[in-house]
Amino acid sequence: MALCSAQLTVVQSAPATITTGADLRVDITITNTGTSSEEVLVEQGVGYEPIEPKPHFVDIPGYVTPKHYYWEATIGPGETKVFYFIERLTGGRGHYYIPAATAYVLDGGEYKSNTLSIKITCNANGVCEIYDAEDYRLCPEDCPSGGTDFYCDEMPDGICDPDCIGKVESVDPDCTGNETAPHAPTSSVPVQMAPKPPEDPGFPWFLAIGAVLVVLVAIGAYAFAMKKR
Ligand SMILES: [Ca+2]
Ligand SMILES: [Ca+2]
Ligand SMILES: [Ca+2]
Repeated sequence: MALCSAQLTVVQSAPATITTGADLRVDITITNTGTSSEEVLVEQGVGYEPIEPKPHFVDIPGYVTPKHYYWEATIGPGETKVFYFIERLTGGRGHYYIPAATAYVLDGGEYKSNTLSIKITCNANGVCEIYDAEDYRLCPEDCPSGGTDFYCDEMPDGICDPDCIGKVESVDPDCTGNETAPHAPTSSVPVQMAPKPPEDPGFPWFLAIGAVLVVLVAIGAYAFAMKKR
């Protein structure tokens, strides 16, 4: 049996909370606690939109292509190196679970890091941004219960949540079951209006009246001229 001579500690760290849409940096800190220098390959999967480093694509025909971050380094005895990735949590909501990063060494040893669970908070700015992953469940600071936010909150708040109407499984105690289907979401996000069509000018009466007057004047002038003869 081959003995694994390398000794590594692999620790992932990141902020405990982050605002949705923000850039999250995750550090992978590796310390070589052994007595020899080690060639190390570090791997971690891609979760949200990668900002850096550029991820690698693993091309497996017939499967959804998985994306990974890879780093290679030589870590001397007693030495610590930090690898990191930055992702933009666009559309992120709830919790972001980050699996263990893996460090591989040349002799076949494999070291796993801890996992992370990062709470993704909403952008509490007084506006319920329903098109940016905010609703009563994930952003109660901005989205009160009973609002139209694509989430049926079922709160006994005296309001039949419009998002619960028409849902068979809905149990909002404020809905009687006789409500009509909700209209389009009433968002506090500014809504771009379609450009106003130009107004129909209608029949050009002033031109017609003008033309008639010109003809009448011409006939009058002709009649006057004939009379003078
Ligand atoms: Ca908000
Ligand atoms: Ca709602
Ligand atoms: Ca309710």
